[in-house]
Amino acid sequence: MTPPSIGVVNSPVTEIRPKVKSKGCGPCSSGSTVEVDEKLQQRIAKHPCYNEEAHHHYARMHVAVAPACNIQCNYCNRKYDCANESRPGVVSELLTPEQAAHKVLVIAGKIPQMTVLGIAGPGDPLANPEKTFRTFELIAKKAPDIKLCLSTNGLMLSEYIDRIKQLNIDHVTITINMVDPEIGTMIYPWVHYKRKRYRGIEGVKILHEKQMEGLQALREADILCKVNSVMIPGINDEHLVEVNKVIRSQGAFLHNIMPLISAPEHGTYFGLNGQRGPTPQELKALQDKCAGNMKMMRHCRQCRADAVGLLGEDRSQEFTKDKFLEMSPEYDLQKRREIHAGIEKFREELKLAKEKITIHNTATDTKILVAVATKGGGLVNQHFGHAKEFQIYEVDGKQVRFVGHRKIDQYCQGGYGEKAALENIIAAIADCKAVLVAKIGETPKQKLHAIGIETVEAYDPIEKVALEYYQQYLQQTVSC
Ligand code: CLF
Ligand code: SF4
Repeated sequence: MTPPSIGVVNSPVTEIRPKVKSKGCGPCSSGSTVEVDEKLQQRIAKHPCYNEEAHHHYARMHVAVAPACNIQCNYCNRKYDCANESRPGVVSELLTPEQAAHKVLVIAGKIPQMTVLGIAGPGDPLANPEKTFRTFELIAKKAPDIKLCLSTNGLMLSEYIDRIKQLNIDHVTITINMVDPEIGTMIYPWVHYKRKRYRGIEGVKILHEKQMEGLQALREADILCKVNSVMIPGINDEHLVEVNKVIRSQGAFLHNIMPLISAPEHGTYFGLNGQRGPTPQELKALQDKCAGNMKMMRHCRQCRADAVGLLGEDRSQEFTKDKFLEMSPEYDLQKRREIHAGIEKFREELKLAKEKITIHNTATDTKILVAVATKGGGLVNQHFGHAKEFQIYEVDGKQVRFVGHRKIDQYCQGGYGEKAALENIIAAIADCKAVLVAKIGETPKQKLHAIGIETVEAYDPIEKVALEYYQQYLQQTVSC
């Protein structure tokens, strides 16, 4: 099976599970893999964040038009000058709405699988309403097939709900880190609301009330709502289970629990005070705990406010201001439709291939993790030495479930293997039983074997390779 030459880069997500229908975008009841009805499926079909499977194939871009913010989070420092960092709020260059629209039209031609324009910073889009809405207006007029997406702290959401609806913005994310203002005081030192700055619990109470109002306004306006939560060990980690219950009862469609990114060099309050982020295992445990309640997003890459490309790749440096202003817009609706039709055909073929995978009833509760090297398209198709991240899948003989990703240092540098990078990789995937790759050299293969990680070379759908390996793993375990 050959994927289309465009639309295939990083990061697959698929689950093989019983089909259970939920009631549209209301709360899901039977785990993180609850399926949605057909109409809703159409709304999220090409959104790489709202649809796990779509993010193999479709890209998003952000434009950084919103510099100001109306609250302070202890994990944020909106500095503009570090292009190598990858965490929310960090961005290199601010754009005017007109420059942003030009950039979108350029990229819509160069990366036709880009289907979603998000405004996510570097401050809060709704603390910069004129710039944000002007940008959306320009895009809606000039590029009607691009979905509009907004990410906000929620403080001003209910005030702007009519404008959001009017502009046909169908996807809105609110970052909600607490539903108990006492906990919020450890995350938010101040909130600026209606020309007044509120400190401590007073400010947090306003934020909480406005976030709840925002959730309700989205539900009433029938706009799909995703909630992002930052997991901060010792502060809100246990509390996020409660947040999950509340947002589910308020009709949120998807919950994205993300790890705190914190280091002294970021200059944030948490970074300077030694607040740590969760380990991948702690994050997964919390996501698993919440997964019985509603759909969980596990493929978030905590994008920059000027991110471009498929999730898991960042092409923002190809489109810096000096570069994209020299480029001509190549937006061509007909051409984009044809390319999307090709991607949809490939997705259909992939789906049929997955349905043919034979699943043996192994009657065992054994679960293992495997690390997958992929350039996207739902396939094991990347050389070990070229991977910059591994997709982590949990396999139990009946299902293959995406559970996260691990960023790694690229092993192959200028044609040679990097010893230090290999050590970093081994540490990152030490809890996996195998790595599934298109190819791997003898040296890394032997090093991995020495610590009990097997290597599987293949070029096939991830589920197929993972299940075949699982059966082989069980046979070996039994015969030992
Ligand atoms: Fe951007 Fe966010 Fe829209 Fe996606 S990102 S505004 S919903 S188009 Fe996606 Fe990036 Fe995670 Fe955000 S991977 S940080 S969840
Ligand atoms: Fe930073 Fe966003 Fe928090 Fe504002 S809401 S302080 S931009 S993380």
